[in-house]
Amino acid sequence: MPATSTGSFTLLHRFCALVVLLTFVHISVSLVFYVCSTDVSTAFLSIPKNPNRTVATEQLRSAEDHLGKELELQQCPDTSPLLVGPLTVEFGVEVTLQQVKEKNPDVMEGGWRPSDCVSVQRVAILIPFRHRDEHLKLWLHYMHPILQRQQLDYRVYIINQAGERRFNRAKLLNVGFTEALKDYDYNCFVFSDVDIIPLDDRNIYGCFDQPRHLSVSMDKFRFRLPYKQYFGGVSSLSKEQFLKINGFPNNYWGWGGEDDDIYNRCVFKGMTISRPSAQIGRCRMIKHKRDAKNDANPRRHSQITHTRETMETDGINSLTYKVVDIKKLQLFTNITVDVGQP
Ligand code: BGN
Repeated sequence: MPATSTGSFTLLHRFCALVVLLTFVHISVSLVFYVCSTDVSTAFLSIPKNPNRTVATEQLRSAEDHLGKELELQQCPDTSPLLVGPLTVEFGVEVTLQQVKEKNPDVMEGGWRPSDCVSVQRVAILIPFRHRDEHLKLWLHYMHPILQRQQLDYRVYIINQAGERRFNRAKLLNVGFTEALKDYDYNCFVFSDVDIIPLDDRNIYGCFDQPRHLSVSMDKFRFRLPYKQYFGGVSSLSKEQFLKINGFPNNYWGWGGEDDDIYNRCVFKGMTISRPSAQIGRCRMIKHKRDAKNDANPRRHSQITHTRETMETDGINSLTYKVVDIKKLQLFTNITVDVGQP
């Protein structure tokens, strides 16, 4: 064989060996980097590489941790160990919203939920409202600590009637029910006047197997029920109970009667009213004059005699309204709504 062809064969041979070597080094280095930067499972499943993969994995891990924590958390006890019983409630005190915020640092977006257990009660507390800022401050001042001690998963909604037309408490509560459910999967609704404060934190602002009347012994009525069917002040219904009675009437304009209509609805749907004892159900009402544009409804006597018929067509199934504004504040969500007029 000529010397030149032997030389070029050796050169080609060396060149090929170098290429193979470089390829081997390249593959090895790539493999090391790949294995270091990915889960083995991902590599074996040959999931395509994603530039956000590390971030996504982190998010997944934190979601798993969160879920794990939730799964680990026990249901809150039937009776909260934080309750203290009888309370002192004074309306002469001066409170500012700032002070209430500072005293309730864990309250966010109008509510709170226990961090060490899972509440069975997911409660929207609905307050029909117009021009009662002073009462609201006192309500928030007294109620936020009580609701936390009751270990509820709760949020407070102020349903503020826009304009100066005749007030409609029950319709505002229907609006509150509808709007609150857009926020969270509540299973319980507490309907409270803004001027009533319980005198015992064992009066639980939650739901029971029957519709509940909470303000059963008010100072205004010398700590008794004014009449057996009285359902005004503060009451609660589970989501299911509320839907069973087609919500509240929309046609009670002005003061009085709507609570009697709601009572009738419950009874006509075969339910009874559950109540705390007269001792635990003690509460105080802030004294005030009758509001402007909330004169007694002259139609109420006649209206409450027709609940059985009207309740099928007047209620949550016929509710119409216009939301004017929603503000999610630290201590409450403020929903201003146009409910129309009689
Ligand atoms: C009742 C009112 C209730 C009110 C209570 C307590 C009526 C309907 C006609 C009998 N009912 O008399 O709405 O909550 O007084 O103030 O007016």
